[in-house]
Amino acid sequence: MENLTMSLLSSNTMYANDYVGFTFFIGCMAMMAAAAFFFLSLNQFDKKWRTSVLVSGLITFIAAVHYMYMRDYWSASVVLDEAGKVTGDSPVFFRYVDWILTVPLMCVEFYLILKVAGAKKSLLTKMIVLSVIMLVTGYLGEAVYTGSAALWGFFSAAAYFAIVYEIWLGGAAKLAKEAGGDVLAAHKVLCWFVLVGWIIYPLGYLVGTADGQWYSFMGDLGLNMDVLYNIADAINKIGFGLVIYALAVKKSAVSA
Ligand SMILES: *C/C=C(C)/C=C/C=C(C)/C=C/C1=C(C)CCCC1(C)C
Repeated sequence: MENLTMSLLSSNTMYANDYVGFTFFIGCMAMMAAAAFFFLSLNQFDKKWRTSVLVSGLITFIAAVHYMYMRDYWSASVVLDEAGKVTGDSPVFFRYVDWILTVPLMCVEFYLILKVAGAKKSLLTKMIVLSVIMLVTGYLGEAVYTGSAALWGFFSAAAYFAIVYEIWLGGAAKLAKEAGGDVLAAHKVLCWFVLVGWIIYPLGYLVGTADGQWYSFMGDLGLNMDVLYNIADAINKIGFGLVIYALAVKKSAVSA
Protein backbone atom coordinates (compact mmCIF):
# COMPACT_ATOMS: atom_id res chain seq x y z
CA MET A 1 0.00 0.00 0.00
CA GLU A 2 2.73 2.37 0.95
CA ASN A 3 4.48 1.69 -2.35
CA LEU A 4 1.30 2.28 -4.27
CA THR A 5 0.69 5.61 -2.59
CA MET A 6 4.26 6.55 -3.29
CA SER A 7 4.08 5.73 -6.95
CA LEU A 8 0.77 7.55 -7.30
CA LEU A 9 2.18 10.61 -5.66
CA SER A 10 5.58 10.40 -7.22
CA SER A 11 4.87 12.53 -10.25
CA ASN A 12 4.33 15.60 -8.12
CA THR A 13 6.21 14.80 -4.96
CA MET A 14 9.70 15.91 -4.18
CA TYR A 15 11.49 13.96 -1.49
CA ALA A 16 13.60 16.10 0.79
CA ASN A 17 16.71 14.07 -0.04
CA ASP A 18 16.08 14.02 -3.80
CA TYR A 19 19.11 16.04 -4.84
CA VAL A 20 18.83 14.96 -8.44
CA GLY A 21 15.21 16.13 -8.63
CA PHE A 22 16.21 19.36 -6.95
CA THR A 23 18.84 20.13 -9.59
CA PHE A 24 16.33 19.37 -12.37
CA PHE A 25 13.87 21.75 -10.74
CA ILE A 26 16.30 24.57 -10.15
CA GLY A 27 17.92 24.02 -13.55
CA CYS A 28 14.54 24.48 -15.17
CA MET A 29 13.94 27.75 -13.29
CA ALA A 30 17.42 29.06 -14.02
CA MET A 31 17.11 28.34 -17.75
CA MET A 32 13.69 30.04 -17.91
CA ALA A 33 14.97 33.11 -16.08
CA ALA A 34 18.05 33.30 -18.30
CA ALA A 35 15.98 32.97 -21.48
CA ALA A 36 13.62 35.75 -20.33
CA PHE A 37 16.63 37.91 -19.49
CA PHE A 38 18.28 37.47 -22.90
CA PHE A 39 15.06 37.93 -24.88
CA LEU A 40 13.99 41.04 -22.98
CA SER A 41 17.42 42.63 -23.38
CA LEU A 42 17.42 42.36 -27.19
CA ASN A 43 16.25 45.90 -27.94
CA GLN A 44 19.22 47.56 -26.33
CA PHE A 45 21.73 46.17 -28.84
CA ASP A 46 22.89 47.23 -32.28
CA LYS A 47 21.36 45.07 -34.99
CA LYS A 48 24.66 43.30 -35.63
CA TRP A 49 24.81 41.95 -32.08
CA ARG A 50 21.15 41.16 -31.64
CA THR A 51 21.43 37.81 -33.39
CA SER A 52 24.14 36.65 -30.98
CA VAL A 53 22.09 37.52 -27.91
CA LEU A 54 19.01 36.01 -29.54
CA VAL A 55 20.91 32.73 -29.91
CA SER A 56 21.85 32.89 -26.19
CA GLY A 57 18.13 33.23 -25.48
CA LEU A 58 17.27 30.31 -27.74
CA ILE A 59 19.88 28.05 -26.12
CA THR A 60 18.52 28.68 -22.63
CA PHE A 61 14.89 28.56 -23.81
CA ILE A 62 15.35 25.18 -25.51
CA ALA A 63 17.08 23.95 -22.36
CA ALA A 64 14.25 25.24 -20.14
CA VAL A 65 11.70 23.23 -22.12
CA HIS A 66 13.83 20.09 -21.98
CA TYR A 67 14.41 20.57 -18.26
CA MET A 68 10.65 20.60 -17.76
CA TYR A 69 10.44 17.24 -19.52
CA MET A 70 13.50 15.85 -17.76
CA ARG A 71 12.22 16.94 -14.36
CA ASP A 72 8.88 15.23 -14.98
CA TYR A 73 10.53 12.10 -16.33
CA TRP A 74 12.75 11.86 -13.28
CA SER A 75 10.03 12.61 -10.73
CA ALA A 76 7.63 10.09 -12.32
CA SER A 77 10.26 7.37 -11.87
CA VAL A 78 11.69 8.32 -8.51
CA VAL A 79 11.22 5.94 -5.57
CA LEU A 80 12.61 5.58 -2.09
CA ASP A 81 14.32 2.25 -1.51
CA GLU A 82 14.18 0.37 1.79
CA ALA A 83 17.07 2.40 3.18
CA GLY A 84 15.25 5.63 2.32
CA LYS A 85 17.61 6.35 -0.56
CA VAL A 86 16.25 8.02 -3.66
CA THR A 87 16.56 6.19 -6.99
CA GLY A 88 15.13 7.08 -10.37
CA ASP A 89 15.64 6.85 -14.13
CA SER A 90 17.87 9.23 -16.05
CA PRO A 91 16.09 11.09 -18.86
CA VAL A 92 18.86 10.14 -21.31
CA PHE A 93 16.76 10.67 -24.43
CA PHE A 94 15.56 14.20 -23.55
CA ARG A 95 19.07 15.05 -22.41
CA TYR A 96 20.62 14.23 -25.74
CA VAL A 97 17.82 15.85 -27.75
CA ASP A 98 18.50 19.02 -25.78
CA TRP A 99 22.25 18.79 -26.40
CA ILE A 100 21.93 18.04 -30.10
CA LEU A 101 19.96 21.28 -30.46
CA THR A 102 21.87 23.53 -28.09
CA VAL A 103 25.51 22.52 -28.67
CA PRO A 104 25.40 23.33 -32.41
CA LEU A 105 23.85 26.67 -31.41
CA MET A 106 26.88 27.27 -29.23
CA CYS A 107 29.03 26.65 -32.30
CA VAL A 108 26.90 29.28 -34.04
CA GLU A 109 27.84 31.70 -31.25
CA PHE A 110 31.55 31.17 -31.97
CA TYR A 111 30.91 31.71 -35.65
CA LEU A 112 28.83 34.86 -35.14
CA ILE A 113 31.37 36.65 -32.98
CA LEU A 114 34.22 35.69 -35.36
CA LYS A 115 32.35 36.88 -38.43
CA VAL A 116 33.82 40.35 -37.88
CA ALA A 117 37.22 38.80 -38.68
CA GLY A 118 35.85 37.04 -41.73
CA ALA A 119 34.87 33.62 -40.36
CA LYS A 120 33.62 31.38 -43.17
CA LYS A 121 30.66 29.01 -43.19
CA SER A 122 33.15 26.14 -43.39
CA LEU A 123 34.27 26.89 -39.83
CA LEU A 124 30.68 26.68 -38.65
CA THR A 125 30.10 23.44 -40.57
CA LYS A 126 33.26 21.87 -39.18
CA MET A 127 32.35 22.70 -35.59
CA ILE A 128 28.76 21.53 -35.96
CA VAL A 129 29.87 18.23 -37.54
CA LEU A 130 32.36 17.66 -34.71
CA SER A 131 29.77 18.43 -32.04
CA VAL A 132 27.22 16.11 -33.64
CA ILE A 133 29.81 13.30 -33.79
CA MET A 134 30.64 13.98 -30.13
CA LEU A 135 26.99 13.74 -29.09
CA VAL A 136 25.84 10.84 -31.28
CA THR A 137 28.76 8.63 -30.19
CA GLY A 138 28.11 9.68 -26.57
CA TYR A 139 24.46 8.69 -26.90
CA LEU A 140 25.38 5.32 -28.41
CA GLY A 141 27.65 4.62 -25.43
CA GLU A 142 25.22 5.85 -22.83
CA ALA A 143 21.96 4.44 -24.16
CA VAL A 144 22.45 1.87 -26.93
CA TYR A 145 25.75 -0.07 -26.71
CA THR A 146 26.21 0.38 -22.99
CA GLY A 147 28.56 -2.61 -22.82
CA SER A 148 31.10 -0.70 -24.90
CA ALA A 149 30.57 2.67 -23.24
CA ALA A 150 34.34 3.10 -22.93
CA LEU A 151 34.91 2.78 -26.68
CA TRP A 152 32.08 5.15 -27.65
CA GLY A 153 33.17 7.57 -24.95
CA PHE A 154 36.64 7.51 -26.51
CA PHE A 155 35.29 8.43 -29.98
CA SER A 156 33.20 11.16 -28.41
CA ALA A 157 36.19 12.52 -26.52
CA ALA A 158 38.23 12.60 -29.75
CA ALA A 159 35.61 14.85 -31.36
CA TYR A 160 35.52 16.96 -28.21
CA PHE A 161 39.29 17.50 -28.31
CA ALA A 162 39.09 18.36 -32.01
CA ILE A 163 36.68 21.16 -31.04
CA VAL A 164 39.02 22.28 -28.25
CA TYR A 165 41.91 22.30 -30.75
CA GLU A 166 39.94 24.27 -33.33
CA ILE A 167 39.02 27.09 -30.95
CA TRP A 168 42.27 27.23 -28.93
CA LEU A 169 44.86 26.67 -31.67
CA GLY A 170 43.14 26.14 -35.00
CA GLY A 171 41.37 28.37 -37.50
CA ALA A 172 38.94 29.88 -34.97
CA ALA A 173 41.86 30.95 -32.75
CA LYS A 174 43.55 32.69 -35.69
CA LEU A 175 40.38 34.59 -36.55
CA ALA A 176 39.96 35.68 -32.93
CA LYS A 177 43.50 37.03 -32.93
CA GLU A 178 42.82 38.97 -36.12
CA ALA A 179 39.66 40.43 -34.63
CA GLY A 180 41.51 41.42 -31.45
CA GLY A 181 40.06 43.63 -28.72
CA ASP A 182 36.76 42.72 -27.11
CA VAL A 183 36.09 39.89 -29.55
CA LEU A 184 39.42 38.22 -28.76
CA ALA A 185 38.78 38.63 -25.04
CA ALA A 186 35.28 37.11 -25.29
CA HIS A 187 36.58 34.29 -27.50
CA LYS A 188 39.17 33.45 -24.86
CA VAL A 189 36.52 33.23 -22.13
CA LEU A 190 34.39 30.97 -24.32
CA CYS A 191 37.48 28.80 -24.93
CA TRP A 192 37.84 28.35 -21.19
CA PHE A 193 34.18 27.38 -20.91
CA VAL A 194 34.71 24.65 -23.50
CA LEU A 195 37.93 23.40 -21.90
CA VAL A 196 36.92 23.50 -18.24
CA GLY A 197 33.11 23.77 -18.22
CA TRP A 198 32.55 21.09 -20.85
CA ILE A 199 34.96 18.62 -19.25
CA ILE A 200 32.31 18.06 -16.56
CA TYR A 201 30.25 16.16 -19.15
CA PRO A 202 32.69 13.31 -19.82
CA LEU A 203 33.14 13.14 -16.05
CA GLY A 204 29.39 12.64 -15.67
CA TYR A 205 29.49 10.06 -18.45
CA LEU A 206 32.20 8.07 -16.67
CA VAL A 207 30.19 8.17 -13.43
CA GLY A 208 26.97 7.13 -15.15
CA THR A 209 28.39 4.33 -17.29
CA ALA A 210 30.92 2.98 -14.76
CA ASP A 211 29.11 -0.32 -14.13
CA GLY A 212 31.27 -3.21 -15.33
CA GLN A 213 33.85 -0.97 -17.04
CA TRP A 214 37.55 -0.62 -16.28
CA TYR A 215 36.69 2.73 -14.71
CA SER A 216 34.11 1.17 -12.38
CA PHE A 217 35.70 3.09 -9.48
CA MET A 218 34.06 6.21 -10.92
CA GLY A 219 30.73 4.77 -9.83
CA ASP A 220 31.89 4.56 -6.22
CA LEU A 221 32.78 8.21 -5.79
CA GLY A 222 29.32 9.15 -4.53
CA LEU A 223 28.78 11.39 -7.54
CA ASN A 224 25.62 11.39 -9.65
CA MET A 225 25.66 11.69 -13.42
CA ASP A 226 22.53 13.82 -13.68
CA VAL A 227 23.68 16.22 -10.98
CA LEU A 228 26.97 16.66 -12.84
CA TYR A 229 25.21 17.18 -16.18
CA ASN A 230 22.77 19.65 -14.60
CA ILE A 231 25.52 21.69 -12.95
CA ALA A 232 27.49 21.68 -16.20
CA ASP A 233 24.46 22.84 -18.20
CA ALA A 234 23.81 25.73 -15.82
CA ILE A 235 27.44 26.86 -15.96
CA ASN A 236 27.86 26.45 -19.68
CA LYS A 237 24.54 27.53 -21.13
CA ILE A 238 23.94 30.51 -18.88
CA GLY A 239 27.62 31.46 -18.50
CA PHE A 240 28.24 31.22 -22.24
CA GLY A 241 25.18 33.38 -22.87
CA LEU A 242 26.35 36.01 -20.40
CA VAL A 243 29.75 36.26 -22.10
CA ILE A 244 27.98 36.97 -25.39
CA TYR A 245 25.66 39.40 -23.64
CA ALA A 246 28.59 41.30 -22.08
CA LEU A 247 30.35 41.49 -25.46
CA ALA A 248 27.19 42.83 -27.12
CA VAL A 249 26.81 45.44 -24.36
CA LYS A 250 30.38 46.64 -24.90
CA LYS A 251 30.12 46.71 -28.68
CA SER A 252 26.76 48.45 -28.71
CA ALA A 253 27.96 51.10 -26.26
CA VAL A 254 31.06 51.84 -28.36
CA SER A 255 29.18 52.52 -31.57
CA ALA A 256 26.28 54.34 -29.93
C1 LIG B 1 24.40 22.66 -23.24
C2 LIG B 1 25.01 21.41 -23.38
C3 LIG B 1 26.35 21.21 -23.57
C4 LIG B 1 27.34 22.32 -23.64
C5 LIG B 1 26.76 19.84 -23.67
C6 LIG B 1 28.00 19.42 -23.88
C7 LIG B 1 28.29 18.05 -23.90
C8 LIG B 1 29.53 17.49 -24.00
C9 LIG B 1 30.77 18.32 -24.13
C10 LIG B 1 29.62 16.05 -23.95
C11 LIG B 1 30.75 15.36 -24.09
C12 LIG B 1 30.93 13.90 -23.99
C13 LIG B 1 32.24 13.45 -24.07
C14 LIG B 1 33.39 14.36 -24.37
C15 LIG B 1 32.62 12.00 -23.89
C16 LIG B 1 31.52 11.20 -23.27
C17 LIG B 1 30.19 11.47 -23.88
C18 LIG B 1 29.76 12.93 -23.78
C19 LIG B 1 28.71 13.11 -24.86
C20 LIG B 1 29.13 13.14 -22.40
